[in-house]
Amino acid sequence: MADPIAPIDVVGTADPEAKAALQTHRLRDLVARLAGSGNPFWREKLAGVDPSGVDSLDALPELPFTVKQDLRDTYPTGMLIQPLDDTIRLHASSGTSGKPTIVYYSREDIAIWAEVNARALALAGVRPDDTLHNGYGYGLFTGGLGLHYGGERLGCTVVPVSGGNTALQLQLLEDLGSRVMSATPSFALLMAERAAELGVLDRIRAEIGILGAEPWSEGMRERIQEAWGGRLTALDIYGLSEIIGPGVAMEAADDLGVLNVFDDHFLPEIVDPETGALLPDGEWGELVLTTLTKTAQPVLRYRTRDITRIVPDGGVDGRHWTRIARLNGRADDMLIIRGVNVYPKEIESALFDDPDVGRNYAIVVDRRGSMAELRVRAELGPDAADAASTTERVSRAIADRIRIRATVEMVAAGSMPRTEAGKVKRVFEQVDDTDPLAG
Ligand code: DLL
Repeated sequence: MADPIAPIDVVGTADPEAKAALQTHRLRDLVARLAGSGNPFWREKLAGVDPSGVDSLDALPELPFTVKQDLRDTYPTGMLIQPLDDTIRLHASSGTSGKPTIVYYSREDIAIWAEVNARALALAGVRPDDTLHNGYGYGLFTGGLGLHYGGERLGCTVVPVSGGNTALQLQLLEDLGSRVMSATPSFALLMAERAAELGVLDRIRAEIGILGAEPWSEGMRERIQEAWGGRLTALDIYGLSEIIGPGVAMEAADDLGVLNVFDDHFLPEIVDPETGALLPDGEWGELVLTTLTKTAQPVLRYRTRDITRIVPDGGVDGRHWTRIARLNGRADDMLIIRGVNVYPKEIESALFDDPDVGRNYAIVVDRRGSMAELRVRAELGPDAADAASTTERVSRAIADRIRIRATVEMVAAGSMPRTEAGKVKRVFEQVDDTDPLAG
C-alpha cells in the first residue's frame, strides 16, 4: 500500500527498459491474480492463458479484452477477485440504460487512487499548502471522492463542496481564498458567469482549474479562462469509474494539449475501435487500459470507448509518463449523419474557433426525415458584431470541418440553459415534432 507520507512521483520511470520491466512484472502478476482468484468470469476469460507466458509487453495483444458489458453481465459483484470483506468502498456510474456499473475498492485500491490523484494535482502545479475547492459531485460518482483523497494525500486543505449550489460555491471560493478549483468544465464556466453577474469575480483567487469528466475543446478552455478574468489556468483531468475514477491521466501546466497517463498503474494501448487491432503509436483509436496494481476489481485490457492517440514525441524533459492526446469523445457518441462520422467535439471546435461565438451550444440530430439533419444552436459572444454574419461564418466553418451542412441558429448570450450538477448534455435527438431544445 502507498506510504501516506512518501514523496509523490510526478515524473515516472526514466529508463524505458526499467519501465517496461516493471509493467511486465505487474502485468504477469495481474494475470496470475485473475486466473488464480477462483472467480468464474476470469476462469472462463483466461482459459488457456498461462500467466508465466507473459514475459514481455508483446504478450499484451494476445490477452483478452474486458468490456463494459462484462461488468453488466456480472453485476454487481461478479468481477471481484477478493472477498467482499476486503473491500471498503464502491462507486457506480450510471449508464444511459439499465443497471449502473459498480466498481469495488479495497484499502489498497483507495490508496492507489489517492496517490494518482495527488500526482494529477501536483502536475497541475497544486502545492500542499493550497486549498482545493472540490466542486465535483460526491456520492456514487467518482469525481468528488477521487479528487478529495488526492488533495488530502498531497496535503491540501480540501473543501468538499460537491456540485450544485453555485451561490454557496462562490461565497466559499471568495471567503476561503482557494487557489485551486476542481469541477466539470461546464460547471467551471457557469461559476465564472455567476461570479461576474454577482460582481464577485475579482474577489475570487482561483488560479488552477482541474477540469474533466466531459470532453472539452481548446476553444472551451479559452472561454473558461477568459470567463475567469484570465487568472485561471484550466487543465484537463481524465479517468473513468471502471478503471478507478479520476486520476488515470492528467494534463500538466507546462505541456498543454496532452495527458500524462500514470502508466505504472494503468497500462495504455490504442486499438482500432471496430476491429480491436492494436494501432501504432501516433494513430487515433480507442484507448484500452489495464489496471496493473488494483486488487479488488482489476480489469484486463478494458475497452474505454474513448478516442485518443499516443503522442510519442515531445514532452517535458525529465518527465516520462506515456502521453496521450486530450480525448476526442467516445466512440459511442459518434454521430453518423448522412453516412459521415462526426464527433460532437469537432462541432464544438468549429464553433469555438470563432471569437463571436459565446459560451454555450447544443446539437440536435433531427431524425424525422429519411436522412438525419444536423441543427446547431449557439450563443453569441458578448462582443459579437451581428448574428447574421456569425451564423453564416459558423455554418461555413462547420461544413468545412465535418463535411456536413448544419442549420445554425445563433441566440443571445446567456440565453441557453446551464448544467449545475453532473455531466453536461449537448447532443439531443429529435424524433417527433417536439423540439428537444424548447423550454
Ligand atoms: O467521469 C471520472 C472523472 C471524474 C474524470 C472527474 C475526471 C474528473 P465516469 O463517470 O465513469 O468517470 O465517466 C467516464 O467520462 O470514459 C470519458 O468518456 C469521459 N471523460 C472523463 N474525463 C474526461 C476528459 C468520470 N478529461 C467517462 N475528457 C470516460 C473527455 C472524459 N472525456
